[in-house]
Amino acid sequence: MSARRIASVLSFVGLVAMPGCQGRPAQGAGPRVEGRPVETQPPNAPYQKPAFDGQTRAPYQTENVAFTTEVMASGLSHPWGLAFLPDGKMLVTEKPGRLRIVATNGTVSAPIAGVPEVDARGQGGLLDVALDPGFADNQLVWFTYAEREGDRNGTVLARATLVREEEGRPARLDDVKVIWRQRPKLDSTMHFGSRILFDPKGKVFVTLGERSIDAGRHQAQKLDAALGKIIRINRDGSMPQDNPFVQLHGALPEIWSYGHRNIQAAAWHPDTGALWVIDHGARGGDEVNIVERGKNYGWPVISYGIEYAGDKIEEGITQKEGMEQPIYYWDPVIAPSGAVFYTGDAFPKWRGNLFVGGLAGKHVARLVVEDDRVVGEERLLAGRARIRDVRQGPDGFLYVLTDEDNGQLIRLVPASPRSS
Ligand SMILES: [Ca+2]
Repeated sequence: MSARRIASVLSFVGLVAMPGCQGRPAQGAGPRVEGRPVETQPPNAPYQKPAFDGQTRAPYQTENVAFTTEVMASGLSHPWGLAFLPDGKMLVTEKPGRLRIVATNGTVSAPIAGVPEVDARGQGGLLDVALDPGFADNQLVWFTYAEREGDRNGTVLARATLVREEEGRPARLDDVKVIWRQRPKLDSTMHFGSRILFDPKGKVFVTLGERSIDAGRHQAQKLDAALGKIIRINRDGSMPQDNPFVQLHGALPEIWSYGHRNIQAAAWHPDTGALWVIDHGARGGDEVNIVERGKNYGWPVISYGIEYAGDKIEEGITQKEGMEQPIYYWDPVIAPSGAVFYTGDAFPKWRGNLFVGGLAGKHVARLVVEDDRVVGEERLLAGRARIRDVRQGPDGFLYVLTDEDNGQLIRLVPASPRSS
């Protein structure tokens, strides 16, 4: 048993207080009564009614899965994205603009040379990272970041060749190419998205934000701007001819879906193959959406919750013809970050569940999904830290990044009699 493992805290489904909680009730931990909603705080917009039963406040459900948490690495500065390399090591982005490799024993590399300059103000910085589907042959890695141009900025998708450490020479990025730039650029330090995914055809998807300011927010509904959109492009940067708006005059050909606010979590459903995303709401209104080609997800015309200032959002309506309903929403918000559908062998009872990181919520939400609906919710690591990303490792363990100055890479492993 390693020292790290001994130092870890046995957490039987969060029934034992985690370090940092000091015995205080964990924020957002909920009442933990089977069948009752896990959320007990009042909604910000109590007059709003869900579009269907079960669209919000799913009942608490637990599988009584016992797990331990292991701090794999610490001292990471606001880690943002995580990708597993074929050898089990991990690429980790740090928001201020650094990319590092974390070894399986937790050793953190020096910053990898070659990362472009990023605009790290506000919510900007170096954001997601993903391996190219052909990584084993081409060593290409993809990443998103906020790019400054004068007093404006926007999200950028780039790729580069990862040259691994050899003969004492540290790892580096070579041949960095910007593949796509969000347009128009705006003067805002907020809502850059973003997550990178590849579909089975090898197309690359990027989830984006609308940059928060009014000038961007209203373009979430406009097809001539890449604000508040999910885009889909070919890996060489060209436009797939089967995208929904390729033939529409004045529309950007890269748009796959629109009416989004700020999507920082996205995952493929393991059975249906559908794209699931989680969008940040304002005060209330975090949404889980199943994204379909060409559809409008409503922001800012329809939304649950209210403005930060307390006013209603636009007309305060939550439904409109031609606009999609989220399959689930949170009010109050958890501030969703990264997400993954669990498919591993380490936690058989969690298979098919959607795990979502909460920044403001300071927990990992475990959503029980049945027939494209959320039917149960549990909050893991409640109160521990702002959670920035959740991933499944090749070992079937869940890996979590915490959004802190001294950010951590934590993994959840099954508690076995041997480890306790
Ligand atoms: Ca929506």
